[in-house]
Amino acid sequence: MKRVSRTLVHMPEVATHCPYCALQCGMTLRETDGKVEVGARDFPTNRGGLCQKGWTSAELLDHPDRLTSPLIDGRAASWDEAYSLIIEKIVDIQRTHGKDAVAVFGGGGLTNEKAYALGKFARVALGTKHIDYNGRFCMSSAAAAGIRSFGLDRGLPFPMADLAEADTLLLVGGNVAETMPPFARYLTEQRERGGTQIVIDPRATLTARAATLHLQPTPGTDLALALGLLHIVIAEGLVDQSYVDDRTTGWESVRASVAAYWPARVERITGVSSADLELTARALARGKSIILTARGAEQHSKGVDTVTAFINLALALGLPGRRGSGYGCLTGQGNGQGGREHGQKADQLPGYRSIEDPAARAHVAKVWGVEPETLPGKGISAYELLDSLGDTVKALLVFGSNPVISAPNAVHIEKKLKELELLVVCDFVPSETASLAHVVLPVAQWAEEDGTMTNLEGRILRRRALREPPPGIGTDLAVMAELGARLSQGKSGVRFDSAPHAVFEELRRATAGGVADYAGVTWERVDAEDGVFWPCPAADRAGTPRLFESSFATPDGRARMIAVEHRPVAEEVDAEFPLYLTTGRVLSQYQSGAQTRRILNGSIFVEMHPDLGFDDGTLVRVISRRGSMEAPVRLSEHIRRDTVFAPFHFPGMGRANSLTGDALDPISRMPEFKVCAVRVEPA
Ligand SMILES: Nc1nc2c(c(=O)[nH]1)N[C@H]1C(S)=C(S)[C@@H](COP(=O)(O)OP(=O)(O)OC[C@H]3O[C@@H](n4cnc5c(=O)[nH]c(N)nc54)[C@H](O)[C@@H]3O)O[C@H]1N2
Ligand SMILES: Nc1nc2c(c(=O)[nH]1)N[C@H]1C(S)=C(S)[C@@H](COP(=O)(O)OP(=O)(O)OC[C@H]3O[C@@H](n4cnc5c(=O)[nH]c(N)nc54)[C@H](O)[C@@H]3O)O[C@H]1N2
Ligand code: SF4
Ligand SMILES: [Mo]
Repeated sequence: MKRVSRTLVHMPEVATHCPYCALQCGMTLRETDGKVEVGARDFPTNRGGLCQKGWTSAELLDHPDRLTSPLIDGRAASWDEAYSLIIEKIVDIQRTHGKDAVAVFGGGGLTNEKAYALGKFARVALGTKHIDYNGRFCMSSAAAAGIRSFGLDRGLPFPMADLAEADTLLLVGGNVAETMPPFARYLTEQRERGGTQIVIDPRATLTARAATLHLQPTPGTDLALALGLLHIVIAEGLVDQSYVDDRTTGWESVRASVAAYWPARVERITGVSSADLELTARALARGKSIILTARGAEQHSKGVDTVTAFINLALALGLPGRRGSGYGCLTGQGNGQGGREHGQKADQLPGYRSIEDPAARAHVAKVWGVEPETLPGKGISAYELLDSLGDTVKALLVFGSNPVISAPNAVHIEKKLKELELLVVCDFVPSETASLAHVVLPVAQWAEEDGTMTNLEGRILRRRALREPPPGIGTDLAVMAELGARLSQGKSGVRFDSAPHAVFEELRRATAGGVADYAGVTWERVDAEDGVFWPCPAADRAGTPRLFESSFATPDGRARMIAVEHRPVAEEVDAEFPLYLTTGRVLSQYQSGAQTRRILNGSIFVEMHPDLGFDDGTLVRVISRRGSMEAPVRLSEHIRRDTVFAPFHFPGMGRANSLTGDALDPISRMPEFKVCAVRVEPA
């Protein structure tokens, strides 16, 4: 059933993966009478399951909203006209304001090939330091913490099957029942084996209600909670001292740093009872345990330190590197993992290399056919980049993101996007961001392209084309290749391929010797082996499903324990804005909703506790210092009385990001999506 299709040929049926989240569920696509049908395929991550987003994903292929030709200021134009205009503007802007006046914004949904090509396009064709992507809004805190503690960031450092082997699973700020439904198969198996599940979430979500124990903290207090758990582990003599001595550094300072987080104090900060904290600490120390964090713990102005505190806890218990044990974070977007390895982040080069490391620059420059000195330095993070539009940055090219809906402080960011001299958006539907663009370029969807994706386990998978894109529609790679060729005229030795397989072969060379080493991965191997786990440095070497078994990726091979302190949220509640707003997802919608709002039903709501005094269904206005939104009330006993929740998938008056703020984590530059202060009024 699996086929390698290097050139786009018409296939009656292909084995591929869902276009949406990082679970990358296996699916088959079949075309009958011009209509594409989705089938569930048994793959290790989904075990034959799909969620409703996966089942309905093909409906966007022939959707009437699909973009069918380039648009210039909203009117149909030829590709040549669109390319000429883009080049003319870029050349003019760069001549007047310098190379860095043009910026690129990428996405974690792009294939590895596209993410790689985009990083190269920015640094070589545009010569700009300004490239960042929506993964900054997603994985950046866990990634930064993983690199700081383990020397390496791979979401799950073990295969998903290990989850079912854990005696205790602690899930911090994740609602997998809605965000990755087939994941629940592993949770069910773990429970059936007698395992304990503990969920930390200010809401009693479907996931939390299925757990053995639910801790319901005030939003933004997970850091204190983690420090409190370690305090109890130490006080009760549950530390795995020989593991700490043999495999870590920094223990003494971490131990001292949690001394002040005794249970009664942590109960005061978090609202979680001392008894539940003790139950949790003891459960984690009992046998094999896995601690997982997701966006609820990470999308905070202290996301990196929060993850670090949970990693310290895992290390003190001797978990990482042992089968059925460890720490992992749940990557979100389809290629959230690969998308952060190949150079679309402001400070990175392919292979998860640092753009500030002279050896990395020399290696990658050689593959790209340029001199290392010509590569720009590191740029600024996604929010800071969007915030600089119209000031230092005059042109922006967007591939695979819809920041009008998904960026924090969105009223302000929408205004900044409108200040651009040139906004180019590649998309397949007229997203809210595309609607603001001077030039829109229509591109192929997942079922119309080949490539690779790297899932939440670090497993490299094949995306396979079922059919050609409709007439008049290009591909992201072809856009980058054409613009790259036009911009690089006269630079000998520089190539921009539009064929995904050729790009992947170049990516292998560029990543060779890096942290995320794909040198030994071929499309043929990926087909034959149900995916290959990186690092995989040579074609005759196996991939690496389990990391850290004998050493960590630090210079001395030991994990670093780093002392961190709890701190308050960026915007505390007060008399004027007395409630916490937290934001997240619902099952039927994906991200900014640009794709799923066109296919699935779903409408905006604000979830709140009945004690707040509003009737179910009444229209309310939720107001923060930055903006407001309107939505009907959804009453729920499952949410804290001091907290309201809104999904972020909706536009216009339903846009939750009109409320969120611009506070960033000092290390990862992750925005504080998960908490800000609001008040609620009848609309
Ligand atoms: N249906 C659907 N599935 C998706 C996506 C989607 O848009 N829709 N997107 C994908 C992507 S990119 C991602 S990143 C993942 C995200 O997957 P998740 O992290 O599971 O999703 P969220 O809903 O953002 O947040 C999870 C939970 O965090 C809780 N939370 C809020 N504030 C706090 C806090 O301060 N502390 C704690 N402990 N919890 C808190 C929320 O109540 C929520 O239930 O989902 C992926 N899957
Ligand atoms: N308040 C709040 N805001 C959040 C979050 C939150 O929890 N709360 N979560 C954040 C997180 S974790 C994330 S990941 C972001 C996501 O936010 P966005 O980046 O806006 O996510 P998407 O809706 O996936 O945007 C993808 C856009 O690109 C298009 N697209 C999809 N695939 C491709 C492709 O291959 N090529 C091209 N050219 N276009 C493509 C889609 O049609 C869509 O318009 O939102 C963040 N914003
Ligand atoms: S869980 Fe994720 S990958 Fe699986 S079908 Fe749903 S959206 Fe697609
Ligand atoms: Mo995400």
